[in-house]
Amino acid sequence: MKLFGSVPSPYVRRIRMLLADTSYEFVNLNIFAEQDRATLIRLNPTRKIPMLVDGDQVIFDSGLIYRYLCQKLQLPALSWPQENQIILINAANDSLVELLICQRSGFDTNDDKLFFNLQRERVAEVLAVLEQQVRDQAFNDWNYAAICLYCLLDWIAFRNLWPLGSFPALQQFLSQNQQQPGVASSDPRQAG
Ligand SMILES: N[C@@H](CCC(=O)N[C@@H](CS)C(=O)NCC(=O)O)C(=O)O
Repeated sequence: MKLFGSVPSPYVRRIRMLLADTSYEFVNLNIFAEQDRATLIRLNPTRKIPMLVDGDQVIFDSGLIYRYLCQKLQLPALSWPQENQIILINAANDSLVELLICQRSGFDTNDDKLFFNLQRERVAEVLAVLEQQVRDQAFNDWNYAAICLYCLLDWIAFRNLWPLGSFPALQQFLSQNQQQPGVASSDPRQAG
């Protein structure tokens, strides 16, 4: 199996952490560099990472990759509450990706514009809901939903995308899980 992605991407990192104890090849792409972008486009018309190549099969999207790996590696299927947790995490993650791309395109994402307001409102609301869920011990087990939350929060911290000061439970969740399998080896700060 080959996983194509980048080191900083939180969507890629969740799969790397999931596969921490599994043998596979990680192909690190810079999707904005010409040659790697050609690889991305050849394999995945959505032009997003990650994608997984297993023999002739190419699987797009971290959610589908999880389902594929569930079958292949007999991982536990997600419960409905876990699926909902991942939907929440993805909603904040997608909005932050959009805001980051807008910033890199030269926009001031703090402008009072509908698109930016919608993304910022979504991120603020979702983080508040996740803070409450962590307080309610809904993320106590180290399962795939917890991995997704860890990857979102650590990416926010790494890229300085959103102040986490008003979310003490989320900050504690991050510091409590630093020793989990695959966390250190997939840390974008360690990438050489
Ligand atoms: N739904 C996708 C989202 C993947 C995604 O947004 N990846 C980002 C990197 S973190 C990306 O490839 N962005 C490139 C772009 O938006 O052009 C998944 O779960 O894999």
